[in-house]
This record gives sequence, C-alpha cells and structure tokens, in this order.
Amino acid sequence: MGLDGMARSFKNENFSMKKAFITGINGQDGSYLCEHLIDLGYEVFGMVRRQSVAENQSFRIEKLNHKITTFYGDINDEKSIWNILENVCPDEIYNLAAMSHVRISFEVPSYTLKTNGLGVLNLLEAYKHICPKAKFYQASSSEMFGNSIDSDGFQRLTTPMNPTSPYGCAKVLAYNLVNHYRNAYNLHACNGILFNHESPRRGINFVTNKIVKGAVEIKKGLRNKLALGNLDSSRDWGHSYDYVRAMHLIVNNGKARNWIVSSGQNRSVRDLCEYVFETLGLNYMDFIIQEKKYLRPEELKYLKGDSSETRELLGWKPFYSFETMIQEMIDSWMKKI
Ligand code: F7E
Repeated sequence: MGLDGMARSFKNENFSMKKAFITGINGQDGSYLCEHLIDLGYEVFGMVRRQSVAENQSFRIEKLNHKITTFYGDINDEKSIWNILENVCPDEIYNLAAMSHVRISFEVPSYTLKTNGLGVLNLLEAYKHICPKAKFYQASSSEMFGNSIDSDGFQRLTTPMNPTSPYGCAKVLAYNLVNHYRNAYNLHACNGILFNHESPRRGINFVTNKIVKGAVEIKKGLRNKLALGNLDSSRDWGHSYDYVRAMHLIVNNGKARNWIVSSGQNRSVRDLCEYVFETLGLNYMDFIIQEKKYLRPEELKYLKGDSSETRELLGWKPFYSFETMIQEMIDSWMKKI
C-alpha cells in the first residue's frame, strides 16, 4: 500500500487517534514531520525551546498552530520533559531537538555534548519511566561516520564511526544510548541515520540554502560575491520531506532497529555551486570567494549512504531528486527576494 493509501486507511477505519510527541517541532524536519503526521491522522504534540525573539520559536509551524499542542521545554531541562510526557502519554516520540550546526559545534562543544548527548539521555530516562510502551525515534546523523568509507564508496550500518566534530561525537553518544536502552530495557527505540537533507525551510547558514539564496541575490543584482568555506567536501543530499516520511516508517516497523536514510548519490560543494549558478544562467567562478572563517578545524570530506535496506524492507522511496529539490529552493527564494 502506498503512503497515500496508508494515510487514508488510518482515517477511514476510524482508529482512535495516535499521539505523537516531537521535540524540535519548529525545525525544518519537525515542521515537515508535523504536517505528515497530521495528514496520517495523528494528534501531534511538540516541544518548543523558548527564544528571545518569539517569532523565531514557531515560525515554521505557524500555519499548524490550531491543529497541534505545543509546550515550552528543553531536552536539557529534565523536569520539563517529565512534565510533558506525563501530560501527553504519547504513542510515538520523535527526538529531533539538537544543536544542529556542525561548524558551530566547534565553538560550543560543551553545550553541543550536553544537548545532543546528555539531552537524549534525559529523554530516554523519562520515556523508560513514564511511557515505556511508546515507540521512540532518535535523529541520528551521517556525521557520526566521520571519514570512514567502505571500500565500495558507501557508508552503511556496519561502517565504523569515527566522528570529526563535537556534533558527531555527541550524536555517537546518543546513538549508543538508544541502542543500550533498547537492549537493556526492551524499549522500541530506533535510530534513523539520516544523511544531509534540505528544503526551502533549511536554515540559511547550511550550505545548500546559503548557496541558493546567495545565487538568487546575485541574479537579482543585490550582491556580487558569496563567501564559502571548503568547496571540495562531498555530501549526499536529499529532501527533508522525504526523510521525515522515513522516520514514521522506521518507528512503525515491527522490530525496533537502526536504519540508513540517504539518496545514494553525492556531489561536492563545488558541483552544487556550479549547478545552482548554472540553473540561474550564471558562472559560479565569477562570484564565489573562500573565507577562512567558514572552514572547520577538521572536515568530514565524503558522505554517500547505502539506504538499500530501508528501501527494500520499509518500502521507502524519495519523491524528490536532487534537481527537483534545488529547483524548489530556487523558486522559493525567487519569490521571497
Ligand atoms: O555543510 C561545506 C562544509 O553545514 C555541508 C547538518 O544537518 O548534515 C548537516 O551537516 C558541507 C561541509 O552541513 C560552507 O564544510 C562550505 O563540508 O550544510 P552543512 P553538514 O555539516 O554536512 C548532517 C548530516 C547533520 O546531521 C547536521 O545536523 O559544506 N561548506 N562552505 C559550508 N558549510 C556551511 N554551513 N557554510 C559554508 O559557507
């Protein structure tokens, strides 16, 4: 049964509404996941971290506000998590809260370890005590592999993890905690190891949206240079909407385990620049400059994920290609700017 069929059967057979709790609901992935779960007939609850500029804490889910329930909280604040889980008693928990920027993690390593590592421990403890029958999804990351590559040029579940950033180290800690809690306490806890995933909702300090926004501004005559860091690293880029669909399939697989979600193709940052500028009728070499401040103390050079098991066993398939994703991002900036 296709995804649309599945969504229909959830509604038509009149199941009592399943409850999903999403941390990081206002992020790129949180907002797409929220929409997807509402479409599937879920009652959605989310945790939002207080920010000084109120608009920033919920702008991606503004349209959905009347359909969901949000709580202030923080995965670093154990009490807030315990209160929310006691209140909601969810059937599914999706932990998407994180300090998600790899380069910034070098500047705030301790905060990154606390949030992306110990924060997950806080959530697992609350889950184990309050709602152990729930299913748990952890947003694990291809950044955990660091520069390990199998001989065929892919990363997969068996590839050694040698992280090259505080972000990657924290994600490995969380990954291991999820595995340990699954084994020790018989919890339905899963890791989805997601490779890079983008969309028009991506933060503008991540390389795809930074390049697309910059190129559109250049096209419109608003600037004439775009400063980047390393152009030679390669990434496996997919679309966030496709990847949140995988999250739901992962959590709902009969057996809790870990999965890889990736496009299986990679490109260098330079190729990405060339493609985006060319699509806009420009030559990237006329506009891109390199600045030291965007380089990382240690760079992860190459990512390409083998998601064949996820496709075969979960029936997951991306709707977007690299080209349709970039076009959507270009169209969005063309309209906005
Ligand atoms: O960098 C290079 C940079 O920041 C991609 C997060 O979602 O995916 C993401 O982490 C590449 C790197 O993503 C600039 O050095 C060059 O090689 O878009 P990014 P990321 O670090 O791969 C993983 C899977 C996650 O889990 C993370 O949460 O692009 N690059 N010049 C640049 N990157 C940025 N940000 N800015 C530049 O100016």
